[in-house]
Amino acid sequence: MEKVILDEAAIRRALTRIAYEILERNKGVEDMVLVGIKTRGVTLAERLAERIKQIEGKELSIGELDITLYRDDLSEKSEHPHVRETVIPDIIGKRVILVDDVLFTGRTIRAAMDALIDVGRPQLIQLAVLIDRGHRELPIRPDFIGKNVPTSRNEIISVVVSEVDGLTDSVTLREN
Ligand code: 3GP
Ligand code: 5GP
Ligand code: MG
Repeated sequence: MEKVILDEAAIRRALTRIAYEILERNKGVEDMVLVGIKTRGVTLAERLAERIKQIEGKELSIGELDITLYRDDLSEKSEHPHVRETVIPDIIGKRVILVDDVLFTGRTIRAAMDALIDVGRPQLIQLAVLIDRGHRELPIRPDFIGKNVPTSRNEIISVVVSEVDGLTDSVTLREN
């Protein structure tokens, strides 16, 4: 059985709120870079950049990180996320906002932070996620959250975004 957690309008509102929260926390967009975690984190980063442009009139640069989890299937994730292709804009001294669709164990975010810090020293890193589903295995917490969704480990959250999936945006929860 699938349960709708966010529909198209709710996703739109959550992203608009997060865009305002990012601007408020950082007092504007100076030295800010958005870095999306592929695939849907990149789409969400692009949408946030669009809203921030509407609000502040400034274009933000967007980076992309591809973090692969060595695993047999989605529920059998390995302990060691591995960074693949990356397009990281200049982050030295910048305020980096990492963007992902779902935060789970936090291992992907740790790998992302490692990859960023390898390139240079950002001024700070903040984390924005559409869904926090709990079950953290590392001391990582998001700064900006669309929605907290308590889940059991065998549940899966499906995030549909039109740019990637060609379907109406939605976030749904189902049993594995
Ligand atoms: P994304 O690249 O859009 O984030 O992690 C690879 C993809 O698998 C992710 O897409 C994510 O949507 C999907 N996925 C669904 N359920 C899970 C899960 O429980 N764990 C992981 N790692 N990925 C999941
Ligand atoms: P982590 O466990 O490292 O926090 O999450 C691993 C990666 O898988 C992240 O990119 C995260 O977005 C994705 N992920 C983890 N759990 C889910 C889930 O239930 N649904 C979706 N769509 N993605 C998930
Ligand atoms: Mg993701």
